[in-house]
Amino acid sequence: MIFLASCEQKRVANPMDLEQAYLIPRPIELKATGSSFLLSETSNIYYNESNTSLKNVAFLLAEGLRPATGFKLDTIATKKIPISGNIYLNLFEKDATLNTEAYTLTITEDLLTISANSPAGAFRAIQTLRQLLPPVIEMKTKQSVKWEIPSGIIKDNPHFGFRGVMLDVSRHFFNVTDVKKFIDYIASYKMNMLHLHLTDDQGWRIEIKSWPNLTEHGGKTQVGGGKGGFFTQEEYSDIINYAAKRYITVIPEIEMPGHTNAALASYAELNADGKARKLYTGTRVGFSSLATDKEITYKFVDDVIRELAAITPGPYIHIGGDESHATKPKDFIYFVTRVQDIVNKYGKEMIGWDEVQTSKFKSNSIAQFWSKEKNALGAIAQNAKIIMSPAKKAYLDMQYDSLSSLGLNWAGYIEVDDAYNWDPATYTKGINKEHILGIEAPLWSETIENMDDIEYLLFPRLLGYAEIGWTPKNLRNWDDYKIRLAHQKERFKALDINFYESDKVPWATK
Ligand code: TNX
Repeated sequence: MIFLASCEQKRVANPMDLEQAYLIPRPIELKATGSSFLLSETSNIYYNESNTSLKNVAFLLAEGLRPATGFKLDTIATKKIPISGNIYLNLFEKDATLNTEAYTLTITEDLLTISANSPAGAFRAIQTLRQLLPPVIEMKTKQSVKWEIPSGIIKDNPHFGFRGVMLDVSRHFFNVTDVKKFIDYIASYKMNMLHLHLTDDQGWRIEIKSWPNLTEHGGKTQVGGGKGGFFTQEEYSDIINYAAKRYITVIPEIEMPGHTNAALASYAELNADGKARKLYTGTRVGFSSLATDKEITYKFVDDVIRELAAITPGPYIHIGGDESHATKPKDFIYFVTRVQDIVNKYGKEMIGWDEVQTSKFKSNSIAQFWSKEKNALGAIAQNAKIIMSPAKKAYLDMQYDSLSSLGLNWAGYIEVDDAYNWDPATYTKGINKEHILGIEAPLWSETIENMDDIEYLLFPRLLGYAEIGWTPKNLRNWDDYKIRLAHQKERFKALDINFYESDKVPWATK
């Protein structure tokens, strides 16, 4: 028998190269310095005691690294830079020229230092750090690998301050566990907004204590006739807190005046004819409307927004407003204008789908461009900011191609390259960077029923939207991106994610 020298066990002595790291989103500045940092069982995570929120980031980092490394990784408050072999979280002196989520990651043989413009920036930095570790860092059980990180410096700063994803929990209901997993996924790629589409024709999913039948009756079913469900206010707050710890703002949406069949089925008095509708389990749109000329409707809206605003720490409430085909245009304008005042009265800024700009907009109101350029331009003319979600590019519920088993195709097929190859600031003539708050990719749930389905439509397009939101156009190109994306496959596998293995991507084999 021949004994081969055990070169398998010895790591190649070449220093690792940070320039070769497959990071998504691509950082703004990166410089390799040719050596590496080794995370070991004696490593701990120190955080500068001057900011207590850094403790949260240190905790989350430790929690994320413990299962696969098997290391203890204590989190320790400190006044000074720690000794060799540790991770150190710190804030730099606030820099107003940078986004609050900006950070610098400095990796030397001795120390791994994160310094950031805010705790949110430190949290974004730990996502970069995870991607610098071997993909098996994502495993839930202890792995025997060397936890080595290439040395160098990364200076990063997001292009847009608003980088979001929407999840429709109305057409099919997803519970708190699913939503938290969804939050983990979007947090991994530095997204910072989670828009929850809480109500629609098929189901009302948020408890409103003053109108209990909304969930008791209106939450009972979903597309296809399944059992539906809803969040109690406590569960909703649990989601909000989970997101907040990851520096993600939740934007709750109550669709109005259309897409309201679930409410109209729960309370007869909200209907123009005073008759309760039947629950709806199909996928048609545009057939329902609140009675815009009844005062009880505004009492209802006031109660809903008041209760929702009280449990929503974020600045926004989304009022829907799309496809109100069953509402006369003049009634729609009257309704949206009144609802905008209600949202403002409870201290929130209104977001609506682009159609809402036909009403008189307050300048802090925001239009979400999904369909009509004319509407987006109309909102800009009223000094409103725009969230870019053009359906042809940004809809996570579109099929990848004609063979995709899940998704719709009314806005076209969106392959992985189509989802990546566009820029919010040049997509429409007249909508420029200064008009845009950021990007959001909505995931409507007519065709998806469980986490596997969610994952299939989300992965890998989510990563492209995350990069569009984070990385400026001059640093983005598909040929470079597709290689980095290919290397994410091992991470998807370690996380057991059901992703779409597009043949547009040269997936790394391993
Ligand atoms: C259009 S996008 C809708 C939703 C559907 C979606 C399906 C928007 C504001 N309205 O009600 O779920 O298409 O892709």
